[in-house]
Amino acid sequence: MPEAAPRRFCFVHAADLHLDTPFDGVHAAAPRIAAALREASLQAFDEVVELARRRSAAFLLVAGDVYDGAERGLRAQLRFRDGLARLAADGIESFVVHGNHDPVETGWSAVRAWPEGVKVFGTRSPEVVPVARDGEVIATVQGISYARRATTENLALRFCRPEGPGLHVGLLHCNVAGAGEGHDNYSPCSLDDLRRARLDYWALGHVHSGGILAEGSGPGDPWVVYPGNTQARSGRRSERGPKGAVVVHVEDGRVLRVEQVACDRVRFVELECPVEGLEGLDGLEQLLDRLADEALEQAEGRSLVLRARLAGRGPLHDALRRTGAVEELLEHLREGASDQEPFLWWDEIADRSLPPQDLGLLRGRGDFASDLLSLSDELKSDRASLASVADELVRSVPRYLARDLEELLADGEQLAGLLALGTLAALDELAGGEP
Ligand SMILES: [Mn+2]
Repeated sequence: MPEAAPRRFCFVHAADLHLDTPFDGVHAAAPRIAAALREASLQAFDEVVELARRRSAAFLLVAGDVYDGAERGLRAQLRFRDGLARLAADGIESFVVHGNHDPVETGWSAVRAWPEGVKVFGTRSPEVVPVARDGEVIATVQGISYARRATTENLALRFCRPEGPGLHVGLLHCNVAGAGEGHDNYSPCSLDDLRRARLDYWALGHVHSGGILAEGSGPGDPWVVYPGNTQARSGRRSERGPKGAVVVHVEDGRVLRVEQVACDRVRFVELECPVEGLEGLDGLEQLLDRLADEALEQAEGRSLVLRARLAGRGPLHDALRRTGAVEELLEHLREGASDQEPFLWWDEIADRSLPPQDLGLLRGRGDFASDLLSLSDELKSDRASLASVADELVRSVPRYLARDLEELLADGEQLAGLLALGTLAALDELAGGEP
């Protein structure tokens, strides 16, 4: 007798849509760029909907922070409803919980009647909703919404595995210990709290950087997944890089794999830009242009909001310090950048550069600074003792493991110079010199 064909389906899990997010952090964007940014969170949600339709997903999960603020603009609400209606028309059910940005009690709802097949979970206890395909239950979904913004109760403790067949899924906006640095500690819980419910998949929201916190080993040992937000909202670290949703592939009631799919329209990128060896601002501009082109090539057709961080030492530091130099460079880059789709927007240049250190001058001073430097010079010529010092460092300080001897030496030289200058300044001050 032939074996039964495996029962396969997939579902889409998204979170933190922050529809109609205002992009507060982006500086003075030109009107056309501001309009594109305003549209980005809505378009990213449309793309999540299209993803679910393309993949013939069994259902869509939205794990909180659907809207950016309790105000919930009408435009955002209608766009959300329309997307879920398109899914419903294709027979794809949707399950939604609210989070700290869009709690149930303080927000207003323009939508009185959701399309059939849309379940918005309430705030009391997790309701268990079965999902059937061809008359057979393939999954259950249970979820709970935030009543108020600052929800400090550990809501995960209210979930438990129901009786019955199918993949058992929990839908919750929460902060798993250690997962979300810089995120508010709402509905805090531990991985063990989540495991205790003996579900098969935890569809979480809240941590914008996303991450698979646990890969389940079988029934009752859950996958724990943050998909991250669907569209970045600022240049913060947790908001950089591709954003989107996950497609969860299920076979015979077990999660096979979790696939991340980008759905975003605009990406935030920070360019690290060393100024060593650059003589003029024209050279810096060329370098920034080149880095921007590279970033655009890697962005899979997405538009970019760029921040450049200038670092390191060099003669360029003085030119950058001139009044208006950085602002004018920024203006010039903006004028030259693409305003087509995908566009480039130069948001900020953060100048963290330092003046060059004139070691020759320091060496000639005949003081503490020059003594330290000649010690360093001696070590440089005495490879044997330098190697033993380096060996010692490699043994005792693991973060030096990846660095080589020359780099260590250069660092030491710079440090010695700085240390000496600092000490001299302090001594001057003690002696009653200029503060
Ligand atoms: Mn959020």
